[in-house]
Amino acid sequence: MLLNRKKAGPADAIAAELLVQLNRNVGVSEADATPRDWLRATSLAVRGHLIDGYHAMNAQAQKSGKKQVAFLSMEFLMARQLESALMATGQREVYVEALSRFGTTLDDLLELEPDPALGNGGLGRLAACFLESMASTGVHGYGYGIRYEYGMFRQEIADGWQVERPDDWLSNSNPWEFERAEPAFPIGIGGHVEHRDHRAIWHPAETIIAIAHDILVPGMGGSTVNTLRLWGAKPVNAFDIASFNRGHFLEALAPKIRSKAVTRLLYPDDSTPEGRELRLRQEHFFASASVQDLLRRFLKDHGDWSLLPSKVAIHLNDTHPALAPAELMRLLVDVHELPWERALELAGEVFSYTNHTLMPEALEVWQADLLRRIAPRHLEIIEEINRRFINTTRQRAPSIPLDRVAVVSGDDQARSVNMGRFSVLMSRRVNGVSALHSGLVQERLFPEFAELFPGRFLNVTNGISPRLWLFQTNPGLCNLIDRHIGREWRDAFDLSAIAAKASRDDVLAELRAVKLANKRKLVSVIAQRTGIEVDPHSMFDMQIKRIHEYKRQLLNILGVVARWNAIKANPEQEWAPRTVVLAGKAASSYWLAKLIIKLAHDVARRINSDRETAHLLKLVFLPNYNVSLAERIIPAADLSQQISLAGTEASGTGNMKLALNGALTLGTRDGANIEIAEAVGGDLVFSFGMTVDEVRDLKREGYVPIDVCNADARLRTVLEQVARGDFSPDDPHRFEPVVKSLLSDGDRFMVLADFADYWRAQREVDDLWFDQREWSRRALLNIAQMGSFSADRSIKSYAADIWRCS
Ligand code: 26Q
Repeated sequence: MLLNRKKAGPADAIAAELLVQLNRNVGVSEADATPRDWLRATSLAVRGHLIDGYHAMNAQAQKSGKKQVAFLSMEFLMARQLESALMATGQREVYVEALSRFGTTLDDLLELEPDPALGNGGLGRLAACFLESMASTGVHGYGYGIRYEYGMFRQEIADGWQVERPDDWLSNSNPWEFERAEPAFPIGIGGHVEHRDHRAIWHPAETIIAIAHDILVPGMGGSTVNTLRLWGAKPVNAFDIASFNRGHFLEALAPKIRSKAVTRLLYPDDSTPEGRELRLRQEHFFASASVQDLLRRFLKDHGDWSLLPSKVAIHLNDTHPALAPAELMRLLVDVHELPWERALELAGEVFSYTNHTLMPEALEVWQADLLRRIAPRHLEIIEEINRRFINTTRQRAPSIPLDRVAVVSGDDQARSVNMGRFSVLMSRRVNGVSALHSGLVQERLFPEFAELFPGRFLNVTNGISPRLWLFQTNPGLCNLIDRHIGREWRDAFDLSAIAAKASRDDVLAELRAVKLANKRKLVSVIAQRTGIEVDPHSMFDMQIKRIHEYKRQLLNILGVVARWNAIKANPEQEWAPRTVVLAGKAASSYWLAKLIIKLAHDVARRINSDRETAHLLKLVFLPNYNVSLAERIIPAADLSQQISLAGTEASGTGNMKLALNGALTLGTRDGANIEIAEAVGGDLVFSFGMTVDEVRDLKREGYVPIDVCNADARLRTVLEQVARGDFSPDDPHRFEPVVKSLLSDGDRFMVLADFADYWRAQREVDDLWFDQREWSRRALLNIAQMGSFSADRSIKSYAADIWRCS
């Protein structure tokens, strides 16, 4: 097949390489190869190109003695690897050609790769964008996380209800990871601590071995390739031979099952005590393995403790890795025998912490008893750090109420450990993820700490990888930009020159054509996955994110119902045709969020089948939202709904991805929406709703949702329809809990309070849609200003102000 070709070109070499991989490493012949075999062969070949740069770069990094950043995160929500790796190595085209010689298309293979769904949402995806940006901007380092055997569940929809199915992403084995025989670290669990001659000796009750699995993270151009090191678990003894010999086959496997449980699943439901214990085990396991690993490398390369702060920076992605500072103290004091004060001083120089949420239920507070059962020595260390801190504060800052800063609090029966406070105390820098959020972190979450350590707090607004979220997902838009301003914008990701083209009708027409092409692709995805037919010429109005009350998908759905009512009442009026798309997963234990998904489906069924309105309004719930689905939805969006209650969405990053791809934003004044509006110009986004201060004032005055409802006939009708079962005739009481949460239970996220202004803003959106030229002009001006939301900008600021490694 390869022979008798014209002149040998680069595709010949790649084709030959593919055959070698297929025959030798996948172990099948060309005649027998399935598409999955070709995917594996292609992945191994591309991985080979990355590896060459990787070894050279590692050697170089070691020689230069540059500071290394360890980015600790319980979640890394990576994109599928093959396409990113082809982009980073610049080999997409040549692989397309090489594969075509075997009758295979790259696009078909790309679709077969499973998403490594090792994260829940924004925090995990941010970690993935940051790793890629670190590699692209030349910041050397490691991502440390957990190799969950089952990632985020696969969401199926059965009769409108969310059903969770296991995500068995490793079932075909993962060609992108290198499982290392070494290093392997013992992780102690439980047991007791013996204090002898001023030394603490921990006797764990149980030990698990942590095994490294490395995934290469190439930067653009492949110059820096960083490592994502994910920890897997293995028992010290694979099975108990004595019990096996006695015929107890299942019991014999108990050690293996027990130790593997720690990496089995991403975030088990933490609403049960069993779930909570498993999660804490995960946190301890991964924090301990990561710190042991980075100390091992430091000792090998440098050896002199005083160099530690200039050679390593350890970043805590939220408090989930917050046991890491305790683990570092344990290793320095108990194992390496440094004096306590010296160890504390060193630890205080290396850690930094990012807060990603203000929601009280997501702030980690562990029962001391539980922590003692898992990591007794770590609890002792935290208590000792707390004791000293409280003493100093009492003496030096007597005005600070100690109960507001104590890391450990409560009486003997109910002692608890506040991981946020511990993280702040142990970190040299603490940041929030948007200007608004960072302010609230200081003013509302840690005001006393901000007073005690004023220079410690700062803001780094989130960013997104332009390589993934523009170059890879929207080649049509990239080409358009290239054609009009040249290719230089790609290097520094400066799109501002395109703004000068916003007055050119031809450019705007091209922009609309690119969008329409992207929408047509999504139309077939929607048809395939939901059976719903939608019109690519209608406005594609997207809200894609985790389903949560604070994000207010309910506001969107109530708005859709109000719109449907209005169209039916005034069919002669001009209505902008809309396709409203919702996508997102609800936590498996969050029954109200799951009921909201059901409501979306019941409303969709009713209005999509209404012949009077179906050409003007459709509602679509796209199941199983994940990174690869986002890659298809985002380039096709006209409108981006970012409608959280002000003060609840720390930053948002989907808002950035959508605006960058030419969607206009309909958003509240929350998180990074505010900065997006500032960057693109307030008149280019549709802002609505209360500000953070107005929310606070209304809460103080006393918010009475029922009064809001009664004062607004439009809203009242919608709530009546939902409450009396208009959308659920098979079960008229089904949505009573939804209405109750709004009317009787206080409407915690003030959906009703913002409804009227949301309606007003939506009418403005409609008006603008009729002026397609103006719509696309605004879209282009949005795109032009999105350069500053690149994760490269965020990473440069982390490198300079937090990690001190630039
Ligand atoms: C905590 C304790 C026990 C179990 C689970 C958790 C837990 C798990 C995940 C708490 C929080 C998370 C995830 C938070 C998250 O994704 N936050 C989002 O972070 C993004 C990146 O900074 C922001 O853009 C979003 O605004 C924020 O919601």
